[in-house]
Amino acid sequence: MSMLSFEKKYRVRGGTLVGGDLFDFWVGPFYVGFFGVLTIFFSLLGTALLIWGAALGPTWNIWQINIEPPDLSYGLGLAPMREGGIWQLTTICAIGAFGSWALRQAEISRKLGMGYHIPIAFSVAIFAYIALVVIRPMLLGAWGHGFPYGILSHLDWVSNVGYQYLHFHYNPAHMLAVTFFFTTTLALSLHGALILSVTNPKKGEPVKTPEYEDTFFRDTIGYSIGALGIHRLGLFLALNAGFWSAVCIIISGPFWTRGWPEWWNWWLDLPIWS
Ligand code: 07D
Ligand code: U10
Repeated sequence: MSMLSFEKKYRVRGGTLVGGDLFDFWVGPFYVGFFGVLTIFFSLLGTALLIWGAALGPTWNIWQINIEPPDLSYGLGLAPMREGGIWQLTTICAIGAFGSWALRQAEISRKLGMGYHIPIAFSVAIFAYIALVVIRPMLLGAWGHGFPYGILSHLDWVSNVGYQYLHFHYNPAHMLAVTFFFTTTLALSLHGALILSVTNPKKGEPVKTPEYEDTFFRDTIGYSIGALGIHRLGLFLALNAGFWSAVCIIISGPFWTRGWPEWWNWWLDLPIWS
């Protein structure tokens, strides 16, 4: 079906999550919707706040601009704008924008009668962000535990927080997250390479059928997960990467305050050794 006739059939009003017909229209290729308006509002306000924070100094060097969260002494209270209030409002805007974007995805999925896989997947990324700037700071009792908004400054934060627990690679949830990230790239490289190898043949040669895809992996490793299966596996791997990232930082501090290598002493403490 050409896109033109497809659009006539599916670019229809109705099926919105809230607001009925309000903003139920398209601008050029973009669906607007109530949540589209909300996303634009939060992202513009958030960006303006960041620019204001940068304008307060001391640098316009893009690598060094840094919007700090409030000092730990402010606890879970509101801070003055120049002392972390900008970070707090920016965080609200970021969560507002990411949340509205997820709901916009849900609304478009619903209008099209599709599953909600995409908004659910994006929600896992949002969960990881909220784990860093809301859940962990709240569990530790101060917004100052959030990470600063800046390119180099957030790297410094990761390094400092990592070494606070001696050796972050020993964090078991971090291990899982890293392994899932790496396996995701392995799966996507296999999948991308496989699809290109069958669907992008030399000029004059036919595109190969899915049986070739299955056969390649059966011949190589004795098993093919199948065309639908590889996408299930990919989504599973990617969502787990984000999920265990969130877990690894939430447990660091609120639930484990010593070095992560020490956590593994549970193995030596097993009663079977005595
Ligand atoms: C958080 C992103 C959510 C995104 C959203 C949307 C916009 C709009 C605009 C497009 C989860 C954003 C959208 C902004 C864009 C336009 C126009 C995704 C998120 C909602 N680590 N480590 C992780 C590795 C070490 C430490 C995660 C590897 C050291 C700490 C991941 C190594 C020490 C924290 C990871 C390594 C250390 C982490 C990050 C190797 C330091 C965290 C990914 C090879 C000395 C963080 C939840 C992530 C975390 C985290 C990987 C090493 C410390 C698993 C591969 C040993 C303190 N590390 N790390 O979270 O878990 O994705 O955050 O050495 O806080 Mg680590
Ligand atoms: C994708 C896709 C898609 C699909 C797909 C897939 C991407 C369109 C159509 C594929 C995806 C999957 C299947 C699932 C996803 C996979 C991953 C995420 C990666 C993780 C994978 C694993 C953990 C599995 C790894 C398994 C491996 C590597 C199998 C290992 C295999 C062997 C050890 C056997 C190798 C065989 C050889 C070398 C030839 C023949 C050998 C034998 C039969 C063994 C016996 C040998 C002899 C008798 C000969 C004597 C031995 C010699 C000479 C040397 C031996 C030396 C040794 C050291 C052992 O996009 O959608 O769907 O499916």
